[in-house]
Amino acid sequence: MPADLARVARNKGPAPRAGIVHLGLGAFFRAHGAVYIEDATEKSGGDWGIIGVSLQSPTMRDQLAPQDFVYTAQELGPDGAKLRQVEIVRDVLVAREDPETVLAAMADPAIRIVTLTVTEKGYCHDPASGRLNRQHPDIQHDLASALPLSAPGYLARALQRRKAAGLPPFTVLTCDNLPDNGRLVKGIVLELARDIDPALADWIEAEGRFPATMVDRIVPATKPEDIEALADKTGRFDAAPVMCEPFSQWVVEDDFVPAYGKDARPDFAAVGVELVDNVTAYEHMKLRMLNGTHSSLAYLGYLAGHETIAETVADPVFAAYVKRLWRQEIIPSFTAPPGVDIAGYADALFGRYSNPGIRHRTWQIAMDGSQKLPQRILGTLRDNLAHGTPSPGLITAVAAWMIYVGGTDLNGRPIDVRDPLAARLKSLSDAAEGDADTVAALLGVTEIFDAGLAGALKPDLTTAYTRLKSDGVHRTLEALT
Ligand code: CS2
Repeated sequence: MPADLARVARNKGPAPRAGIVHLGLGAFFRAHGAVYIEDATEKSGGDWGIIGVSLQSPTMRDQLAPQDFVYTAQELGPDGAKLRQVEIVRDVLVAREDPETVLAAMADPAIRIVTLTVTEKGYCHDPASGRLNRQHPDIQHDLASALPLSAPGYLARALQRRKAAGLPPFTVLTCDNLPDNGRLVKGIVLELARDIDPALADWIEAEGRFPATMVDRIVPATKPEDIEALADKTGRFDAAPVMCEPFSQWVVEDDFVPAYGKDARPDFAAVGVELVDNVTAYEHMKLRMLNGTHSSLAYLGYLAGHETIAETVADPVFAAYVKRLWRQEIIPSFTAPPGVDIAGYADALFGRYSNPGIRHRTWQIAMDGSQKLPQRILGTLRDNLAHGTPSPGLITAVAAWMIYVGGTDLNGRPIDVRDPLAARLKSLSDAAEGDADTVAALLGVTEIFDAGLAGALKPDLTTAYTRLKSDGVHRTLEALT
């Protein structure tokens, strides 16, 4: 921190008393859910201060504690930046350092909601089946110990404490980009709870609530140069600002723990959160249209040498590619939410991707593909196969992922692949001889591809893989459009 600058500090006085514990306090939740919760509290009151939890690293706590957990959200629009200070976070706990304090916070009677953004891999499940992965080392630990390591472990053990204390459960509000995320997390927690104590699982099943959500705001990781530029602009040092686009959307199933009555949740409706009975149509729209094309652009854009999404869609070949994906492959695969103009949604997405203020790296989005492909791309491919809709663009994206996880780009340079399955994917790719063999080996990873889909995709994927390697990205995409 530059010696001549003061830190950002509270303007609005102390944060409201805590009503929410958030697991996985990263940039996304700080720019999305926290902002809605602060707005709702300012508008309608309520004790909805947030206790953030970092499951592993102390960095977020160490950055936020000296500034009393206040931070800046910088909205970067095509026409300039807007600053806002967020003051709803009361504290940040570090689970690896002190699991007992985290469990005690989650079991506190004042806490009525536990929100989560632990990323896809944080649920310790098998992405293809949605089931708990009992082989996961953190889950094995959590089955044996009352002081957990994993997010599902914290949920199950904290709910166990609440049951023992005669308290109602908290609502579990997942804000990760997973398919049918509420039901998925409920299933994972119930599986773990049943292994710990069947009566606990029965109680969670009867009393617990796990509303599904659709969350949307593009929030790239904050870079050191963002921190410097903000300090230059404001004359104050903020160690952990968030950079986000102006757009934001949150659709939530209105199904919170009934025992808390009208205090079960912040007044979300007052601040533009869409409360609905069922989020499925919104989720399909967002995961397939946004995240599906984000991942496609990330792998293909990276291999074409593009650093960010904005740079990728400024390339006319990619602009034509992504528009074609929406129109011909993705929109026909699902039923749009009532009243939504889906072609307009696609146009708006293109505008959001083109926002030059948002430097969202293709490499960042390419992370954890093994956990992302099923809900972003493979579900669309499965539905298109069932309806006889050709999907050459999405198949090319999966082929690009296969090249990417092989760890070497099309010019022979190494790729820094970040994925929980990275080592296995690379060794499968290294051991295979020839393109058909590589594609077959990767399609054999059953956590990602079920056997039926793998068999159906194999011939076209092999062709796309070979073409990308021989013709390069541009010529391959040009041939599609
Ligand atoms: C992105 C998402 O990093 C990624 O994988 O696709 O974080 C995306 O920016 C958000 O889901 C937008 O709401």
